[in-house]
Amino acid sequence: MNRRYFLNYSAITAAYLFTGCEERTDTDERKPQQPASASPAAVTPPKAEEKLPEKITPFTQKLKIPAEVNYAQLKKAAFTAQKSQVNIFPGAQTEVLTFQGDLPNPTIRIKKGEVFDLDFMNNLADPTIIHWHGLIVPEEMDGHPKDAIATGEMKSYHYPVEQSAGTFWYHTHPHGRTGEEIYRGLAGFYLIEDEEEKQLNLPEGEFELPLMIQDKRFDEKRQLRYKDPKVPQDNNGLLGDVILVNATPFPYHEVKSGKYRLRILNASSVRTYKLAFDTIGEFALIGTDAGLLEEPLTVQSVVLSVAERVDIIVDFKDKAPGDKVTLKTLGFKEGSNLTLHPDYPAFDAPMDIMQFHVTEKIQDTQVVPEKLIPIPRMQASDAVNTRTVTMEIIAGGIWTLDQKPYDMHRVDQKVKLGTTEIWEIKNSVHMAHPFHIHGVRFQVLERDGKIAFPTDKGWKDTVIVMPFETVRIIMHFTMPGLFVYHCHILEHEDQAMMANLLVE
Ligand SMILES: [Cu+2]
Repeated sequence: MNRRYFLNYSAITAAYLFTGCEERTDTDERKPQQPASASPAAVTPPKAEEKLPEKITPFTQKLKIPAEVNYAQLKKAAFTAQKSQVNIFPGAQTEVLTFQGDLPNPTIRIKKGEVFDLDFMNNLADPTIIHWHGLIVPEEMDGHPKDAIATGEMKSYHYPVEQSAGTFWYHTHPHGRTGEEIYRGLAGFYLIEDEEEKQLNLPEGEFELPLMIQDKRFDEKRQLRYKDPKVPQDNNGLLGDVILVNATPFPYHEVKSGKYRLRILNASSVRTYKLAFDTIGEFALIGTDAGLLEEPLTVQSVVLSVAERVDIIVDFKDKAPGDKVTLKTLGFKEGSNLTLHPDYPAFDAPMDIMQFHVTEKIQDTQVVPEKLIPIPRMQASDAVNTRTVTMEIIAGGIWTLDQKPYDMHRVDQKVKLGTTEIWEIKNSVHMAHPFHIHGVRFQVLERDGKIAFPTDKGWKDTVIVMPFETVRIIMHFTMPGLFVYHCHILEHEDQAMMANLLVE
C-alpha cells in the first residue's frame, strides 16, 4: 500500500474514500497509513449512497490493454452499442455500456490510405451515433448529433483515412446524452499510422501503451453513479474519486527498464489533469491531439484537458527491478474557481493515477529521434477571415457559445471551403473549457493568458481555454459539410455549449 496515495487526497476525500461504510477501530491495520489530518471524526460523513463499499487498494489490479481492431488484418468491423456486465472490480459485475461486450473497448488501428469500414448497431434504449474524434471525414460519417440512429437501427461507416499518424479516439455523440454515454463506457482509441512515423522507430509492441484516463463514482454495489440530482453543481461537470485507466481502477503495469511510448487520452467528464511521474523528473512530449510534433519537447509535466491527447516517451532506464513509478496528476487549480460536487476531489486535488512496476533490467538501444514530423505553419496572413466564439454562461446557469443554446438545425457559422480562418475563442467565465471542432484540425497562434502549454506547438483538435483567456487558433477548411464545434466538458456540451458550422 502506498502511503503517498493517502497523502495525495484532501482530508475529506481520504476519509471518504477509505472509510466507506465501515467503522474504524484503533486496531484497524490500515490505520497507521492514514495521515493525521484525515481523521474520519473530523469531517462530515458523506451521503451513504455515495460511498464506496470498501477501500480500493491502489495498484493491485493489472492494467487492461484494449484488444485491437486492426485494419491491416481485417477489412470490416462491427460495433454494437449495448449494455454489458463487466469486471471493473475483482469478483463484481458492473453494468456499463460497450461496443463489443467488454471494457476497455477495442483500439482501432489503421494506416493512412486504408479504408475504414464498420457497421454500427444501436442496441441502447435511446438514439445514438459514433463520432471519430479528430478525424476529418465527410459530414455523414462524422457523427453529427442530428444523425443519431434509433434503437435497433444500423449505420454503416465507410471512409478513406487520409490523415497523418496520430492518437485519435471515438465516442458516441447524441445530443444531451454524450456525457452519460462516455461515462458509462462508450469510448475507445483510434490510432492512425503512416510511413513517416514508421521511419522514426518509436517504441512499439509491448513498449507502446494506450492509456485512457477517466474519473468515476461507484456506489456500494460497485455500480456507476452519474449525476447526483441533489447537487446542482454536477451540471457544471462531473468529478469522480476513482480514476480508471483503460477501465481499471488505479492499475499497475509491469515494465522493463526501457523507453515506453504512452498515448494518453483524457476521456473524463470535466477533470483536467496535470500529468507527472513521481520519481522520473522529465519525459518527452512527442505528439499532441492530431499528430506528432516537429521535435520532442522535454517536460516535467503536461496539462491534459478533456478530450485532448498527448503522446509521450518515458524512460525507465534508471530503474531497477522492484522499483515503482507512479503516474499522477499534480492537480490543476488554475482550471476552475467554480465549485463542483464538494464531496469529490476538486481540480486542485493531486491524485495518483496508475503505477509502473519495473520487473526486468534491459539494454535499451531505443533512441528518441531528434526530429519528428515537420509541421507546416499556417500564418495569420493566410487567413481570409477572423471570427470570435465566446464561451458564456447565461441566465438559468446555461452553458452556451455566443449566448445561444445549441440548436442542431441552426447554422451558426458559414465558412468557405478551401479557406483559412482565425478563430478567437474567448472564455468569459471563471472555469477553463476545452474547445473542440469537428471536420478540421488547427494550430494555436497565441493565447493571452499566463500559462504556456507545450501542447500548443502541435496539431490540435481540442484546446484548453483558461478562465477569461482568449486563444487564437488558425485552421484550413478542406472538408465540406455541417459540423459541430463545442466545449468538450461533457456536461457543458450536453447542456447547450455547442454550435453548428457549415463549410461550403
Ligand atoms: Cu465548457
